[in-house]
Amino acid sequence: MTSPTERLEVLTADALEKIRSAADEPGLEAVEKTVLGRKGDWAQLMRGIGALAPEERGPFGKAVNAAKEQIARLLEERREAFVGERLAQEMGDASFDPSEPAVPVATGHLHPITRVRREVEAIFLSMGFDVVDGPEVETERFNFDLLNIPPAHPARDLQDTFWLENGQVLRTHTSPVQLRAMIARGGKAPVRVIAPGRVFRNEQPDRTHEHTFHQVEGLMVDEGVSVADMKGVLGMFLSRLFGKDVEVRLRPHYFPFVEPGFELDMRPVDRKHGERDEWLEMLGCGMVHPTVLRAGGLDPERVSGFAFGMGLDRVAMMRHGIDDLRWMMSGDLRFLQQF
Ligand code: FA5
Repeated sequence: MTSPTERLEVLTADALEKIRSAADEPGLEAVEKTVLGRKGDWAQLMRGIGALAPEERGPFGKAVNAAKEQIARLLEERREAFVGERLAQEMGDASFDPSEPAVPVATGHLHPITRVRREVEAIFLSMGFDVVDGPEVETERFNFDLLNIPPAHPARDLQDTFWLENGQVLRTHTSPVQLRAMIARGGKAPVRVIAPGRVFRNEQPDRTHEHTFHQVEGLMVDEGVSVADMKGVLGMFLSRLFGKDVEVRLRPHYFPFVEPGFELDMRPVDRKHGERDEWLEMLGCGMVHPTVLRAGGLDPERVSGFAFGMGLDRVAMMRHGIDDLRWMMSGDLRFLQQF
């Protein structure tokens, strides 16, 4: 019977020979598996170590390791050679031109309204507001009645409504989420939420009006919240959204669910040089009407709050100098690919 040492020499020579004569990369891989695999002759050889005298075991182990290293080196050398050959062949192929520009990878990007929405969310999150959501198909109660717009009230005509056959509506604004947020908090103050979302109005679309557009609602209720808080929060929000110092002013305006109600205008200012831009109409806002606070489960004797609603489409238009709102929901790639 051959000794383990002799067996090692035979196996090593055999492995090296097989590696040298492998014809290609797959062939080399197959050899690697049989040589270094667990089931092969090598594994058997290692099991034979027990038959050796104790003083022979150390040197034998070293010899095995050295042989394996030698095999691994040759495997690596041959692999590199094959890869080099393959690349050389591909480069030599007349149809392969390494200087040809790569096929451009078409990457998608976010819609301008989505970008504005996310910025608005980030600013309000940093001011301690939560972002909440409400249904696009609303009940008449939430879209109108509980917001202090009773059935025969002329204010219902302020917003042309899409009615569904079941008597529900496509929400005409995000204001019903004010109520849902107050109710969801069990009528407890403080409430600090914003609610961005899609809204719908049965309007003839033109450059500044769409039947489907986007608003963000805001609501802050706590003890002692005042118009000054509203002006401060909204001024800070708009400064951050537009990335410049802005001035805001309030003009009285009627919304049934707030009292007093306002429209808020803003204009960028350069305080150092005393320069001011034109006033821009930004959003509707006001102090939440006591009737609405009560509908939300809050006591208007104890708490007060402000609410606002801003059109996101118009912000995106201002930011990008878009002159016609109808592009926004058009899905037209010629428009979308500009951003
Ligand atoms: C409202 O919808 C109130 N719910 C806002 C509000 C909330 C006031 C809370 C007070 C307190 P208004 O109808 O003005 O208000 O719409 C608000 C904003 O939505 C407008 O300033 C405008 O930017 C945008 N908007 C209104 N109609 C359209 C439309 N057809 N297309 C695009 N944007 C519109």
